[in-house]
Amino acid sequence: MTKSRSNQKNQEVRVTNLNELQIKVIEGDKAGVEAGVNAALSAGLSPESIMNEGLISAMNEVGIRFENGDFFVPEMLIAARAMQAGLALLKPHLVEGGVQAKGRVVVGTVKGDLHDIGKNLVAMMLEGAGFEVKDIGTDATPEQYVQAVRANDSNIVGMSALLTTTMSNMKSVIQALEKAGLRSKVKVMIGGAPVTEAFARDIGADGFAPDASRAVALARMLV
Ligand code: B1M
Repeated sequence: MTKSRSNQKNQEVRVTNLNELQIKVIEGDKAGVEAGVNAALSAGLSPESIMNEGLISAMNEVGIRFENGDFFVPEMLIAARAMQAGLALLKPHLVEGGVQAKGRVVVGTVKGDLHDIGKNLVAMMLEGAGFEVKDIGTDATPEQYVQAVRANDSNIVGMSALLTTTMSNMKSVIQALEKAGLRSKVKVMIGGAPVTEAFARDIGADGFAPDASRAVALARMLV
């Protein structure tokens, strides 16, 4: 086979694998997703492409189906569980080993919001890049952020929100940090599907990142 034909063949295999993986995520087939991720890793696909083109793009499709009324909350939930199982397998491949601690970050999804896949991904990538991460989970109140910053002597606060109705709670966290006299000691970074750079500026955050790898770049820049 000539080099270009072999490249074409590789490309075809890659697309087929990731298409199948996407379907498994959309169907909420946890075992299928685990098998698909392992197969894609064995085939030599990069963990980043498996995550972006296989898992994240499938969740976007789940969102579209939910918007169109083809999917309901239970389908979203089982797709999310299947995706988390795939991410868990990718985690050791996404983290860089032996990196020195670069900063201490508190991450959470803000009050009223239960979406945690994006936040977990950001936490995982930050850890992999050498940050010490304290994850305070979902539905996190401003008081929980303040408490975690104090307890962990953090220098970055990372907030995630997926709902237009909860993104305003990010501002409450910044206000609580100000009230507690901690605002000047921490940098605040935010993200999540409805969040924008302009919104970050409006609420007085120090930065916005549209995805997990850019969240790492932003955190590095902020410290
Ligand atoms: Co929900 N949901 N959901 N949901 N859900 C969305 C967000 C929605 C857009 C779906 C839709 O209508 N198309 C819609 C929001 C509409 C809006 O507000 N405008 C929606 C809705 C309406 C709801 C409910 C209200 C539904 C209902 O009950 N009627 C309900 C709310 C519950 C609540 O939170 N109080 C709800 C519930 C759920 C489930 C529990 C079923 C499940 C979440 C399970 C879980 O997280 N464990 C779920 C899911 C899975 C979704 C979709 C389909 C997928 C979200 C996801 O995980 N994406 C979502 C549609 C969509 O986003 N396309 C949807 C993959 C993830 C990797 O991306 O989280 O964007 P994301 O994270 C990215 C970036 O945003 C960024 O980096 C990440 C990696 O690249 N990022 C950061 C995120 N956080 C960051 C922080 C940073 C930096 C970057 O710095 C700190």
